[in-house]
Amino acid sequence: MKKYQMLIDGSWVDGRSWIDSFSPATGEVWAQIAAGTVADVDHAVQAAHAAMTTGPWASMTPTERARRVARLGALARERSEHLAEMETRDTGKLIRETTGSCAYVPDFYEYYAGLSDKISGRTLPIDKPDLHVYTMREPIGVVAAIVPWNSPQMLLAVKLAPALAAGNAVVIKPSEHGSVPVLEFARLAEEADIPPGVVNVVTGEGHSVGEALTTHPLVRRIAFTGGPDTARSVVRNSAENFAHVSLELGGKSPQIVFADANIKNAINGIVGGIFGASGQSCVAGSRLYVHDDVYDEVVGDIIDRGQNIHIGDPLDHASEMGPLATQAQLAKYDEFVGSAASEGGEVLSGGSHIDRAGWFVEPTVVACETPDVRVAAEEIFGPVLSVMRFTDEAAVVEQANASRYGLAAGIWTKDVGRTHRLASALDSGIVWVNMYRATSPVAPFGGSGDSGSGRESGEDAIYDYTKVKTVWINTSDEPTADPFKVG
Ligand code: TXE
Repeated sequence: MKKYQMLIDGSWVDGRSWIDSFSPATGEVWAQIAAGTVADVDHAVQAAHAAMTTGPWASMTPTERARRVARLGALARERSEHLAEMETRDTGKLIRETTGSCAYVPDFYEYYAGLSDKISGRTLPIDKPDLHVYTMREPIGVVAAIVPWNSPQMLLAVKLAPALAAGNAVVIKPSEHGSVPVLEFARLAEEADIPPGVVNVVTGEGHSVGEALTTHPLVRRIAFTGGPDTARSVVRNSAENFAHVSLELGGKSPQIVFADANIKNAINGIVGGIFGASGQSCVAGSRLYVHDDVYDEVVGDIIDRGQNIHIGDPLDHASEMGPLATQAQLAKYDEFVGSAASEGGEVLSGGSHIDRAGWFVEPTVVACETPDVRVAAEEIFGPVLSVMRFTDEAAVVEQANASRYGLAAGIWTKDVGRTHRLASALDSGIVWVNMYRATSPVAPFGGSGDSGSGRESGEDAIYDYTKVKTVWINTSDEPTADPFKVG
């Protein structure tokens, strides 16, 4: 059984004990990861702080830094097949999906490498004579990147790439259920000539390693992706040292199908949006609103498609849906689907485990005549679609917005005016029109409410990894003014 060490200050180190990592496809232990301690976190944070304040990383020009970040991306591209396989083995995510996402991860490093030497301050048109005032953008400080299990390398890339490109050093805390692909990726940092201590990975339990990291006084920036309960404790911990926090927390994203939509495309987008990644995606389109005129056709086709999805070994390229990633997710699926009928939902299709080893469940569709059924209100993070009927545009917008979450929304219509009305009226960080579940390094990603705060990806995200310094220079030798007067 392979044991995976942690990466601290350029060295691979053992934990004091080891945590089993299970294969979701078999339910068996397939690897072990080091159980990091509070002392390991301190070691890693101190190393990161030293690396970005006194080491070669600190004095490197942004252009040289960019070359190394781009090299990290290029190495990830070279090894993408291996990295995809590691992610599939550890998290149960389909090899089809990890092959696609691992081939795309390098683009994030290349995009932010390109921005590394384009971060600049401004010269300010100051409202006082004889002064030259300008701003500088400096690295913000040690970054804690807390990453979940559902797409570990992609969700790392959106944090690590801008953090490094802006000149910071990073301590990564991967999920206990998705550490192996992150550790395999981190090996590339040394090959990319990124100095020791700039990229560290401390594995282990959230309540020990995560707590120690988010309360460490040298951590200036926390980039977190995970669930809202953990996020609340991360935010509370950040108050210890006033670290800057961004949160990406998933959602209960609505998809709205109007009668004039291209129904075939809509069904593809809906099926991919909820059954892709076995529904374990923060942007899963888990609430479906269908116009009454096309409800029977759309819901009937989705049920049909769901029943014909080829569920199987995630390492098999023919499989279209794999297992849930953890036993906790399996229990969550059981709890929500099990209680749907007693809350007024009707399970139209699926609803059971698949009879094989591992944590496999059926693509599930639940009709919800009221929005109070929990499957229609709360994030399940599984292949469960709640479906609702509507007739009126304003009413469906109101229902779509009646959620604590606000990450993404999908609209299916050919009416241009309606497209713009809804894009503006829907309370979500992302709106996809006649498409769903696309991401890009170029496009900001994030939500509000229980979906979190802050945006990852896009040009602006790199500034979140910098701090502004304002420099005031008096260019005159004239006698200075009254020292008791400010202004
Ligand atoms: O997430 P956790 P879990 C949602 C989804 C899922 C639920 C719970 O609904 O069912 O959250 O999932 C680290 N201090 N999403 O329990 O615990 C942990 O080790 C600091 C949506 O798996 O939030 C891991 O690295 N860190 C989501 C990371 O937090 C702590 C992806 C996320 O785990 C910590 C995952 C602590 N006290 C779950 N405790 C998305 N937005 O895509 C744990 N961690």
